[in-house]
Amino acid sequence: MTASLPSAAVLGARAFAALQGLNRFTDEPGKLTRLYLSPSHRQAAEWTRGAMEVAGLAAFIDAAGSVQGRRDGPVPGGPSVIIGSHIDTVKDGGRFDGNLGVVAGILVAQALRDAGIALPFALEVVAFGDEENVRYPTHLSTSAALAGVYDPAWLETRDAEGIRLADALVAFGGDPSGVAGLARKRGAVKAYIELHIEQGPVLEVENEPVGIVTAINAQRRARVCVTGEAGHAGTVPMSLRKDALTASAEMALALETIAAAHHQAVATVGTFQVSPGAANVVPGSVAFTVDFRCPSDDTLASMDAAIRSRFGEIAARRGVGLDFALYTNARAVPMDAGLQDALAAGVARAGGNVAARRLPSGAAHDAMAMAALCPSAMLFVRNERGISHSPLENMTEADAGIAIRVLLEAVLELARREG
Ligand code: HGY
Ligand code: MN
Ligand code: MN
Repeated sequence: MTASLPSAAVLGARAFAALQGLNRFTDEPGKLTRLYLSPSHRQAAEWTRGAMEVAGLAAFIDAAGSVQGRRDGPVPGGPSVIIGSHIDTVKDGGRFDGNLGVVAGILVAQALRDAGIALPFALEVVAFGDEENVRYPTHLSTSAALAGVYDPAWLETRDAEGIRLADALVAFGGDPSGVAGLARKRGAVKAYIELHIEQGPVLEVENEPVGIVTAINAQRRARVCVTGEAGHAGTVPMSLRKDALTASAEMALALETIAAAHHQAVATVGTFQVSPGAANVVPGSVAFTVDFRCPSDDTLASMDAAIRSRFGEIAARRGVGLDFALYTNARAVPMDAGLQDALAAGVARAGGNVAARRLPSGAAHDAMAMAALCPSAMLFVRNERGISHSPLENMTEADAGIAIRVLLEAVLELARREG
């Protein structure tokens, strides 16, 4: 049955050609910036819908802005296997993060259709639109919608320009009132599998083209506001200042120390807004974000307490106000053992002396949300120098092809298991 399937080399070439097409859509020419519900997201969603249709999937853009494609199995409307990832990006992001996983799903659907292989279940490909959560303080909102764990309060959140998510969704062509209805019924989805570039160096260091994810780290994010006193940079004595920036800087350095003291933990201050923001004004207030993660929920809770206590002590000593507002609190998510084994079988069948290296994910993914609905698993692809969330993110066409062939074989393994 697999004689007529495309080789890894063919799949890799097709994937790179498709990414050329998809990655034309950006809101920053010369960079890849495609935020949720932006004009480039709409263009990318329409390109994706077209590509899904060419691959034999019935496709549409859903109420939350994701693109869903489906080829029914023997029972119309019956249970499905979903291959998914996201087409939104961070600012000046990499061309593989999310995009490759969507293209891979489309190529798997096309290869099965071209080979005339009928699966005992429906096959779906979904291109989620809000995995990066850069524009709005949400958490994997579009996969959360399918998984039935969408927080309706997200619709009221506002971006940096003050635009409500609900209003941006209507302007995009979505439907805020239809988001809740996207939730899939229990049992409607048999499995979710996501192919994604590894956003770290492990596979490269171990010289492996692919890896099977065992679990996704726990993650918390907070918006921190430090309020001091603006003043004249030339006249306020140092001893009388309530400088919001130096207080925030001390907190950022304290965060670094706390992360180093917790097992396998990471912590990042990724945004830092100073106001009023003039060279001759002592900063009156600073707003910054804190993102911290580790494999263990308990360790993360201990970090959270240490961060709040340390920030509070710094604020008190410097006489500034502190507001610490947690807006993401995601527990660690183990990947389904049975699906991990299906991916390992896919590695074995895809040929080549490829090991089924298993490794955790420090990065969040839509699979975290989908795991609330159905068994979920991820396949990582080797990333040159492990750089991600950067235009330097890179991989070889050969590795992309091997990974997509593994994904194809894993889907066939699931079909074989149906008997
Ligand atoms: O932040 C993350 O871990 C993901 O890449 N959005
Ligand atoms: Mn991603
Ligand atoms: Mn990302």
